[in-house]
Amino acid sequence: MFRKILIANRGEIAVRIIRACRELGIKTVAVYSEADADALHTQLADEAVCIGPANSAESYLNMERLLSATIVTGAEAIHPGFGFLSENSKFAQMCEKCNITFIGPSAEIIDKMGNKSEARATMIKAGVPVTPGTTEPVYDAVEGHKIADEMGYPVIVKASSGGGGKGMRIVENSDEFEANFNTAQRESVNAFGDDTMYIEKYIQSPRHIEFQILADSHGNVVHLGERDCSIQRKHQKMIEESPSVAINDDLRARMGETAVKAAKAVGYVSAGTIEFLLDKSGEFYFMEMNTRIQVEHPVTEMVTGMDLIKEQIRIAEGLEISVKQEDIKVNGHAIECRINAENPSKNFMPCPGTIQNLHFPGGNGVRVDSAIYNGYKIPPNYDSMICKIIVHDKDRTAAINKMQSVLGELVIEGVQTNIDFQFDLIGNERFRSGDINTHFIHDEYGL
Ligand code: MV4
Repeated sequence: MFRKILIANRGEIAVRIIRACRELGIKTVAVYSEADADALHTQLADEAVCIGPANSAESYLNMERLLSATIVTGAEAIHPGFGFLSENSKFAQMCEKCNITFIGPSAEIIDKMGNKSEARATMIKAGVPVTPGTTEPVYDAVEGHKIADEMGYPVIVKASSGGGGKGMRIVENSDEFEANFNTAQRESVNAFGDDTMYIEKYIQSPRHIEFQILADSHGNVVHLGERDCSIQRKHQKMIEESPSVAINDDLRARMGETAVKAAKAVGYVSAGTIEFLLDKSGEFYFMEMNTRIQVEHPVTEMVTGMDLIKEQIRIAEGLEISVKQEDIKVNGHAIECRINAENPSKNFMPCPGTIQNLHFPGGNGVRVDSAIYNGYKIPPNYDSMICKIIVHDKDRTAAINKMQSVLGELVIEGVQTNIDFQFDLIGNERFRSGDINTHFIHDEYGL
């Protein structure tokens, strides 16, 4: 069993991991940049090591400094959280070489799933449904054009190294193919140094449904139901919920089994997420696998009563998942709203500054995951998400009503936030009716 874990992250997820470790009796080491000397994660951990300047490249992304801090403090494992080095196979490999446990899957699996066209090919081979499209990488616009003409339009061109919408273009007709392909490919070369592309049939107005899975080193793989993450703006999720209104028990069972099959196909170990697109006719398609704990994991924790970070740690220790599939039940409904320090009326521009007056809501079925406090100065160097509000109630309507009450009570002054925008979304009649898809914010708000 681990005695000490280093958390290679900051903000609310670092605090979340520190709390899980403390409950398990495991000592914690925080790492912090010079901008984070007063951060909550720096204060809450048993030990804290400064690993460099504010700039992430020289601190939270600096592998040598993170490994040095781990060795110096005698920690046996590193939890990478999400973002930063959480899906960096080189870091996972360096941990292994230093005899430090990376709390996540192996470098090989991170690579296999990080390459989206390879992941697609792996899933096809495993009998997992994927969107109709190419099975081999495409490098050339003229070659891609022929394939797209045969597939029929609209198509979507995606970068193999992409994710989160970068290096991606929808193509409506044959005339526009090559220009769009070239733009997407150039974007991919600039962002990822990779010109490998693939082409899929474009699914109109899909829902984004993802399944949480857990896999241990003994061959046990379970799923913990789904999250509907369709409410997003420019590939940034804003509201996530579990379960999805679009899924009945039969479809849930089939998609869940498919998610388990996908994880087994790659010999996955740790917590992970299988992302699907669900079209209007109820067909679902594998999109990507995320090999990290995700921002929205709390909604799954609220409906299943499980602690995903503790399970990740157990699995990394070589233990079995604490429950069997038949013991996992989804109870009631949970919703998460991401609160960002940003200005919705200025194109959601990040808005760092000092928290002047803070009031967090509470009550039955209310969870606040955050790392801000009164007088805390939000540095400009990192992600603008400062807080996650999660509610749990008996059904979707009750959860929505609770979120409305809770967002009305939340006070964060000193910086601009998206609280009012989230309040509006939660009150939106179309959202309340469950009529949501990935274009919802664009269609309803023109954003
Ligand atoms: C798609 C799609 C429709 N058809 N693929 C967006 C991010 C990247 N992970 C894949 N994405 C999409 N892939 C096919 N074949 C629509 C999207 C998409 C999307 C997916 C999930 C959540 C929000 C989205 C917003 C716009 C487009």
